[in-house]
Amino acid sequence: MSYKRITLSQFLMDGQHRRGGSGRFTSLLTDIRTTCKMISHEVNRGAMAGNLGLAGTENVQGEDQKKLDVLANEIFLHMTAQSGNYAAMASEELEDVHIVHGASGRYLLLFDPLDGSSNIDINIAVGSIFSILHLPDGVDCSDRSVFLQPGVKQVAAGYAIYGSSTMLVLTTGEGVNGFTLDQNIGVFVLTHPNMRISEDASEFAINASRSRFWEPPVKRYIDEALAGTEGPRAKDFNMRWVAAMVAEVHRILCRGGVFMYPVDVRNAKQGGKLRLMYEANPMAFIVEQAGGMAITGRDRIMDLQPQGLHQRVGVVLGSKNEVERIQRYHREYDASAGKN
Ligand code: AFP
Repeated sequence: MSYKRITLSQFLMDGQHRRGGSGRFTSLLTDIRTTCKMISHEVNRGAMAGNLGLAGTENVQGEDQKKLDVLANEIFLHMTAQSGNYAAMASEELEDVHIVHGASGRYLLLFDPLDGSSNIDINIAVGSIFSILHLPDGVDCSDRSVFLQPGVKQVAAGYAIYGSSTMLVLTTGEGVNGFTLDQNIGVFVLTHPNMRISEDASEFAINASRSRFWEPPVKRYIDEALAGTEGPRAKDFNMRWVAAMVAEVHRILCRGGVFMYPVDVRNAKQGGKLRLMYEANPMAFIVEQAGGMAITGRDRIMDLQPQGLHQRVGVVLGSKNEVERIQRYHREYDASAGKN
């Protein structure tokens, strides 16, 4: 094995020197790196550390919290507060924003500490997702509306996947890079430089148990894919569903495809299933930076003006040509239904 490896620290320092930065940004991402390493350790210890099962509490969305949801949230809050880089944070697991008292930082952090937590007890991949925003000058971070910035304002975003190996995948708006944790030396190593999503694909991910609730354009896309070589697409498609967005997005970054959690008649009242601020926006940033597309079905996710910290949205993301097709199906449907 070559020892000419680039570690995450070296990668961040290189970026800092290139931009002539102060080091503050490097430090922001260093906090995330340590956080993800600690969560990875707890996920790996699993049953041995008594980390599996329910915590016996509910989060702000009324979902049962797993012990690891609670632990990962605590690790995020603690490890990212210490350096004072972040003025305030918002989490899937917290109703309100968490102010870091005494912090001089000019950044805001949003995160889903443990995505896909229904996978924990069955030893399938889970992950963490994060999004970093600027705290605008002269604004008080205790006002939760400072978090309500559209996805295009993100300064960095990424996810950690705790799978057969632990990886950290990052964007700072200059492409997407993936780092694998070398467990023996405790260092993230650049293993997936400049990740790109293929423009075409023949693999989709959707929870098909909800098909009776789908809107017609979603049903059209999936029906055509299922028809395979005999259908209008004239090719066979494959299907996957991990039930952890992190794992689906990671697969798409590695080999293309489409992930959909659309608004359907069952979840329309809440606006969809996935959360805009700490799931859809950071993943949309990554996907776009890798050459893919991320929409609600109709609109670009990162252009949405958020209305609430825990707002939900429809999500369709992945290979550009497939996502464009799904958007076109929505437009054609809206036009035929006289919605435009
Ligand atoms: P959690 O964030 O509550 O762990 O849920 C995971 C998730 O938000 C997303 O990662 C999956 O794609 C989706 O839910 C799975 O939902 P279903 O259980 O409806 O398949």
